[in-house]
Formats: sequence, structure tokens, C-alpha cells
Amino acid sequence: NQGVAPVTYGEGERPPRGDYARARADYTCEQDWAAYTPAQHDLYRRLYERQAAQLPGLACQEFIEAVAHLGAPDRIPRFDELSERLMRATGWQVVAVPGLIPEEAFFKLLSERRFPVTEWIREPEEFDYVVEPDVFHDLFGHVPLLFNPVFADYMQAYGAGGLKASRLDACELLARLYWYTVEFGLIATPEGLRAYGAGILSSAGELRHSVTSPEPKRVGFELERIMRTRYKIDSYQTTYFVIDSFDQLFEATAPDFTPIYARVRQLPTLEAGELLPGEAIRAV
Ligand code: HBI
Ligand code: FE
Repeated sequence: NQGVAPVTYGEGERPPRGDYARARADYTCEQDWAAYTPAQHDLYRRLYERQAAQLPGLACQEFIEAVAHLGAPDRIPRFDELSERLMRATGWQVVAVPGLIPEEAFFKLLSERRFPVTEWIREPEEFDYVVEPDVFHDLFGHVPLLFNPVFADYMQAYGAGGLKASRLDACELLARLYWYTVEFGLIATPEGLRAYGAGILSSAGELRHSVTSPEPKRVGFELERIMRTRYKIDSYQTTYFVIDSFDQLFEATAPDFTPIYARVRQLPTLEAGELLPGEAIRAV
């Protein structure tokens, strides 16, 4: 896999960052835990500490209860130990990858309940923001909810759906579903809106912004509406979609998407932040 083909992460082509020469055919590699320096473990500790401090009142309860499963907060976890705990909880495991991988390979791993976690950690100067997912985004953002049985089932169903989407050339539509749920999803609770999306939960500024700012539009989850809507890669989202429960999310991925893709393709694409006439938005 010398020089992996540029991966379309979101809607822009970019050469991926990482050492792909070591990756296997399925793009997984070994986590070289001994190679992490004390400074890199300390960077992870500071990233974890900053996010953990602001979870109450902003992150959903399921996430807050599960984040401890990551293990010690002061060093980058060993993926094999984490996978033992995760396997017992929901049959998932964490596998190391050199970085972004082609969508087909990504979907296949999800369908096998193997979550790809980037092995490298950002540079200190990227403390506040890193464009591509690093080990902190993938572990802190994505892994805790994989301990939640319903969400874990959704992630596998998403992967299986992704393999079908590849054959229907509908990856871009399905990537929007991933983006507006797994990465940037909000959930309604009796105490108010809370974040469950990994991109929000691993972001210093967007966690508070997504749940409390009056600026962004917050729209009730609706599969076709999401598939029509472009998203932003390198700025806070201007639209968030709100689910009422993880069951709702899992049920949404039950039907065959073929007719949905056909309907969505007949409709105009919406820009992020754009509202349909008369569309209801959720108050914060
Ligand atoms: N690769 N390692 C990795 N992690 C991701 O989150 C990822 C990816 N490749 C493609 C991708 N995400 C997105 O295009 C998904 O929407 C499919
Ligand atoms: Fe992610």
C-alpha cells in the first residue's frame, strides 16, 4: 500500500497523513505502543483532561458513563487491552490504521465490528484542532459509545450499508449520514440537547458551541434530509441533526437504502446551514 490513493474524507480530496507502507491489505497495522514518547502520552493526557472537564451538561449520559472504559487517562491506551474490554461489552475491537483509509476498506472494517483507530497523535501545535482524525479523536470521540449496545449495532449496520452503497455509487450520500450522526450528532434528552457525535465530543470548542450556541440550525433527524445536506470539513457545523434516541438511529438504518438514494437524487442538494421552507428547528 505504498502511497495510498487520496481518501475523500468528507468532500475534499486530500493525500492521507500516515505511514501506509506498514499496513496490511485491509489497511490495518500494529500499534507500536513503545514508539510513543513521554511527550506524546502527556499530550494525550492534556487533551483527555480538557475534554473530560467539560462533558457534564454537554455530552450525553451514555458517553459520560462509558468514557472511563478507555482506561488510564494519562497515557495513550494499548489497543489490545482496550479491545479485550470492548469485545466483552459489544463484540467490537479496536484496530490500528496508519490514518485515513479508502471508504470501502473503512466500511468493511465497521461491518466486521473492527473500529479503525489512527495510530499517530497530533503535533503539540495542533492541540486545538487537527484536520484529520488522530488517535485522540478516534479513541476519545468514537470508542466510548461502541460500549453502548444499540450504538454498537448501528455502527455495524452502517458499515454493512456502506458496502452496499459502494456498489450503488452512493458513498457520498451515506458519508453525509455518518457525518451528521456519528461525527456531529446531537440527541434530545429531558435535560435538553446533548452531544453524541465524535467530532463534537473530541473538539475543545465545538462541544459547547453545538449544544448552546444560538447560531447553528438544529433540525430533527430525518434520513433523506440528511442525505441531501452538504457538510463542512474544517469549521464548526452550521446545521446539526437531533435524534431522540439511539434506537431511532438504529431503526433508521434498517430499511434498504436503494429507493432512498433514488429519491434523494431527484431532490436539490442543500448547503450546510440552509433550511427548507417552514422547517422546524429545535431550541437549545
Ligand atoms: N478512515 N481511518 C479512517 N477513519 C475514518 O473515520 C474514515 C476513514 N475513511 C473514510 C471515512 N472516514 C469517511 O469517508 C466516512 O464517511 C466513510
Ligand atoms: Fe471520526
